[in-house]
Amino acid sequence: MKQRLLFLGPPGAGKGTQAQRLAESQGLLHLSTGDLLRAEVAAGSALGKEAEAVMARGELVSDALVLAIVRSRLEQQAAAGGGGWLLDGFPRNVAQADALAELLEELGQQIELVVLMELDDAVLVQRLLSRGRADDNEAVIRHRLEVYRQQTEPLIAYYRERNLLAPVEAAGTVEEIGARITALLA
Ligand code: B4P
Repeated sequence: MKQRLLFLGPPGAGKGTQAQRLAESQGLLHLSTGDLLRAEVAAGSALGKEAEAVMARGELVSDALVLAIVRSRLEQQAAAGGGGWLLDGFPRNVAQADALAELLEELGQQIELVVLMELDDAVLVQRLLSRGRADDNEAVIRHRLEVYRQQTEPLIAYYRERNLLAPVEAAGTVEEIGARITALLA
């Protein structure tokens, strides 16, 4: 079973929903950069203060900040004896992907699969509007989709060239999509 995974896809595709489910059932470390940043915002830390306005605009938080968060978590896990992990919402641009590759080389680890969750824009917008998080109003959602197309979508070719990409249809029930993903991990 593959156990070092990335979840890639547009905002609202259900990365967080599926990642949490899979991490629980397979005993993987679930690292959601979105959740970790929101926790910093809620705690009112210096890092959270820096991230808050950027997230509210639907833009990407600085690479250095996100990388520091991911590095510390993966280093901690490796020091504690290693294990599987699932990175959800990271990397989000080519610079982050290159930095992740360097970090994993240092740790002697490799990505085993990149799950690409694919869904139509109309459904994405609808899902996010019904979620209603602070950054889920229509104008910000449209901007997040644009940021995704410009900065994150190039990662599809990046990971396809490395023979790691596994596209998944992200329409359907949570259970149906979960079964499609599990089938890719064998
Ligand atoms: P994220 O927290 O990563 O959130 P997301 O992409 O908007 O949502 P996701 O795809 O995880 O959807 P979810 O499962 O929640 O990013 C938020 C912000 O954080 C970014 O805009 C950025 O500012 C910052 N950030 C995060 N990572 C960063 C990085 N690496 N670099 C820089 N900045 C970063 O699902 C969405 C909704 O759909 C939910 O309400 C869910 O219940 C529903 N849903 C899920 N599956 C469904 C299904 N099958 N059917 C119906 N509804 C479904």
